[in-house]
Amino acid sequence: MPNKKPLKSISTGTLVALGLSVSSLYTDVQAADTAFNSKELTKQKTQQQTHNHKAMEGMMCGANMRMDESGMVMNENKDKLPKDCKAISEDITLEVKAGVKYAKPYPGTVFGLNEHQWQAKPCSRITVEFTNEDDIRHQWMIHGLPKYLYPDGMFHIEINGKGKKTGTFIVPSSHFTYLVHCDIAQHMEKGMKAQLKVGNGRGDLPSIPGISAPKFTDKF
Ligand SMILES: [Cu+2]
Repeated sequence: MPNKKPLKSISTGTLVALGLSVSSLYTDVQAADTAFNSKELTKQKTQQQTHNHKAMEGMMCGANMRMDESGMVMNENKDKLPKDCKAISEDITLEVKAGVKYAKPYPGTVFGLNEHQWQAKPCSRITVEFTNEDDIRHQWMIHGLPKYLYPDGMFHIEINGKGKKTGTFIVPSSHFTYLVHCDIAQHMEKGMKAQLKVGNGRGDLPSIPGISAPKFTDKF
C-alpha cells in the first residue's frame, strides 16, 4: 500500500535519476492522498455508525425501557433496593384496568380506572398488571420515586389500545402518597388520577375520583 510519507521523502532528483517524471510523482502523491482520505472517511463513518448504534442502545436499554408496537414499560426495577430498605417487605400485585366505562360512577369524568387508590407497605415490591380496555392509548404512571433508581422519579406502563402489560417497581421506606395518573393530554383532568399510599401515606391528593375534592372547585 503506497503511503504519502515515504513518497514525499524521496527527492525529485532521485526520481529523475530513476527515470520518473515530476508529474508522475504528483499523481502518485494524489493517489496516495485519495487512498488515505477514503480510508480515513470510512474510519470516521464507521466510528459515527458505532456511536449512533450506542446511542440507540442507550435509548432502548440504558434508559430501561421495554418497548414494542403495543406499548412500553419504563424504568422497571425488580431487584434494586432503595437505600433505606434492608429487604423487600412484601410482594404485591395491583390489577389495574383502564377504560371509559370506569368513568361512569364519577360525574364530570370521561376516562376511568377501576380503582383510584392502592395501599402498599414501605419497601414493598409492586407489580402492576395494567389492562387497557379502550381503543386509545392509556398509561399507569407514578411520580415521586427516588431519582437514583428511577429517572425523573418515574415508573410507567403504556398501552396503545386494548391490551395488557405488566411491570414491577420497588418503593422506598418513607410513608408517602404517590401520584398515579395517565399523562395523555386531558386524561388526568378527566378522571385518570389516582394515588398509591405507602405505609400511612401523607394525606390524600386533590381531585381523586371518589376520594377527594378538587383543590379549586369549578364555578359554572
Ligand atoms: Cu389515558
